[in-house]
Amino acid sequence: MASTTLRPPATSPVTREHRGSVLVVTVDNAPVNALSADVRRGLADAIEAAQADSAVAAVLLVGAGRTFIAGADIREFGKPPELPSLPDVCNRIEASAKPVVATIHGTALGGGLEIALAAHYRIAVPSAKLGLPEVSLGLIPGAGGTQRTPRLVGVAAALDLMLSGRPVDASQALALGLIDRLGQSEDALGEGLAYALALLAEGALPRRTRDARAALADRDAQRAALDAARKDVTTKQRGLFSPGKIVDAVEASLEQPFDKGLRLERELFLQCIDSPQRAGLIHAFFAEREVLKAPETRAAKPRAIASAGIVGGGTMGAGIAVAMLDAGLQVTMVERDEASLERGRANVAKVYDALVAKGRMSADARAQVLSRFGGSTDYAAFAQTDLVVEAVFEDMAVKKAVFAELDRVCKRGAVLATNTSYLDIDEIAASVSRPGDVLGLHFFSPANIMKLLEIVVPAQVSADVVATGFELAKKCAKVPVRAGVCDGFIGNRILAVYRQAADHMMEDGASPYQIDRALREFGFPMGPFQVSDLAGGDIGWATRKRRAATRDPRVRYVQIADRLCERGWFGQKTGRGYYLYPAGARTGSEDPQVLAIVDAERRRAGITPRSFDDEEIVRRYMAAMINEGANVVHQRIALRPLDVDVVFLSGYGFPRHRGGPMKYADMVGLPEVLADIRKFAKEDPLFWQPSPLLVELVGRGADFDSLNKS
Ligand code: 3H9
Repeated sequence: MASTTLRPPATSPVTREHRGSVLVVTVDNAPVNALSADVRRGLADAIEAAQADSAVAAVLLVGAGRTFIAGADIREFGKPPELPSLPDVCNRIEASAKPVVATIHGTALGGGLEIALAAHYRIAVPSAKLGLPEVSLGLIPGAGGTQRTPRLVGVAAALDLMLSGRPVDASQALALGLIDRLGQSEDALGEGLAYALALLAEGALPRRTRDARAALADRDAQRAALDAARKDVTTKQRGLFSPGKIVDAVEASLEQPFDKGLRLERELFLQCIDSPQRAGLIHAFFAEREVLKAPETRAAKPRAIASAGIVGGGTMGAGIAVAMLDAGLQVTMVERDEASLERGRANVAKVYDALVAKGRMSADARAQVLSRFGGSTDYAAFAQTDLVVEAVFEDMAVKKAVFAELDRVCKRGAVLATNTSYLDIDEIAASVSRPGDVLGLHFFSPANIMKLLEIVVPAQVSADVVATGFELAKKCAKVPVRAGVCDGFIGNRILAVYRQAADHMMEDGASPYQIDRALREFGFPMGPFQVSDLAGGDIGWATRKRRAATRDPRVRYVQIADRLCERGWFGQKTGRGYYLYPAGARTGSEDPQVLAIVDAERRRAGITPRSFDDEEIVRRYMAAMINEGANVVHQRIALRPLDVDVVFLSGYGFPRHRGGPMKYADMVGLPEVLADIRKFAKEDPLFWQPSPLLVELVGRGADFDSLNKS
């Protein structure tokens, strides 16, 4: 077959090559072939060239490198639009007088899938994935996806793709009718060419998705699917902007002519682009990728890890063991005696038993995973282990004793990690002969579920050990965030402050139930008092008692939590805390006795309660969070504001569509946040000290995001 390559213009990321009568149009825009303005221009030019070229009988669209096309170029959103627009490019593809075939490998996501849907025929290699994930960016498919997808697969399947954002694999896509053919091999170009030639041999003509009818034929079924989705969206996706718009746009595919549907889609897409939720969600997308780029991950290569050790088989240790097992590692647990080891083993097995019971894992798979898990009461079992995490009682002497053992038995080059939540890791590191190997790996409970992993970097640690922490996070599918050493690192240090703000409001007149409600309305899955009840009040109580002697007497101290703990009301596990949990209920009910205790404490403290509205509750809570977040950045505990955002998004239930506390602050406006703090400081200047970083940024008219770019 004759082959000539044209590359117009010289730097275009879209190339054209004649393969016989097929014009192969390749998108080559690493890493994911996002549809930047240049790509859009290149595609439009290629389609135009194909029409004019009598040697071309069909066009084949293919992606270079690891993927077809991952969607619109997200970095362009919010910038002045450049022509041609993506909807226009899709329309031009669809209008081609010569058949256009898309051959898909890797992922066809968002605008990438929309390009394929605008093509006349689609083939995918077996490992390909296809999806419309715009909803996770606060968007709707905006290049015809809301109109073409239902015409191919029906309303129910189309809405499922768009509202879940989950991709389907190639065989599901074939079953749905999203593609026409499943390739036999992974060679997208070869499969695509063969398909295009077969189509030409059959005399196939352009077959436009806009004209497809069959999938929408049963109108009653389509209507019912639409109504069900609308109901779902109003209840389950409450507070989110784009899901409702998706339903509106898909409704148009059912009720309106194609071009009218496209116009509505465009209008709704632009509304989403302008929404703060889009800004928050796209910030979250990039922030989660930026956190991976710590100085140490750029400077050093991780050490190899095939095996991991865990000291301690309690809830935390067992959760970490499961996370490591799920990552495919060989895992050894060490406990102080047989009984504790047995308990640790049972804690690990329990997780897999539950999966088997729910039908989410086969008994065989469970046995296979557990065959990689061993235990011992002797530290010598760690002699050949690549990385050990201790998860024992939070006490410096106990931790140092564990590290002395690790120092004694572990091979040279092993990473020695502590899961401490607040102890001084520099002190732990200084107690061993190899401080360069000591790192903090702060998992969150339940450690096998929670995504966040704070990689805590003590002063003497070597860069490759830090890089190993990030590599481990990747293996365990965690979101790693680099944190400096301080009491509470990033997350718990900030939590301690806004939690106090919530206590202050409770003592000043807001009920814990109102506070929780206001914060749920804001978007948190739970309010702070529900979280206390879930975590168990006893842990915080023990810490408060330990610190009582060193507490600054000038600092306001709310005793309500202590009054509950003195009664043994530790939360869900004891059946009552701030809420009542009759007969093991997971959702609590309000407790008049708690309100009476709160009242009594207000009297004891000499406070005349006042009322708060929900907005003030949110403002104070957020101001406390943002201010301490700024301190954490200022002191380089977090590298950038976005690191604080990712900690809260992945570890503290911060609503993703608000982007994280620092992004939220930028969106509210830093001068407003600072003005709030200064106003609140009139009542309690010790608690509400504006962070120097916040003051500085406001002073020079900058925002937190400006620090993310450094
Ligand atoms: C859309 O299409 C709207 C249309 O309906 C309508 C328009 C009118 N743009 O994730 P990775 C970067 S909305 C720009 O680490 P992986 C990413 O930041 C879009 N950049 O790789 C990273 O950069 P860096 C709908 C993008 O292999 C690098 O590529 N599409 C984009 O783990 C590698 O990414 C989506 O929502 C983009 N679209 O995963 C898909 N995508 O190296 C979003 C990625 O500098 N993308 N980058 O940090 C993904 O889900 C994953 O990136 C993907 C690859 C699964 C493709």
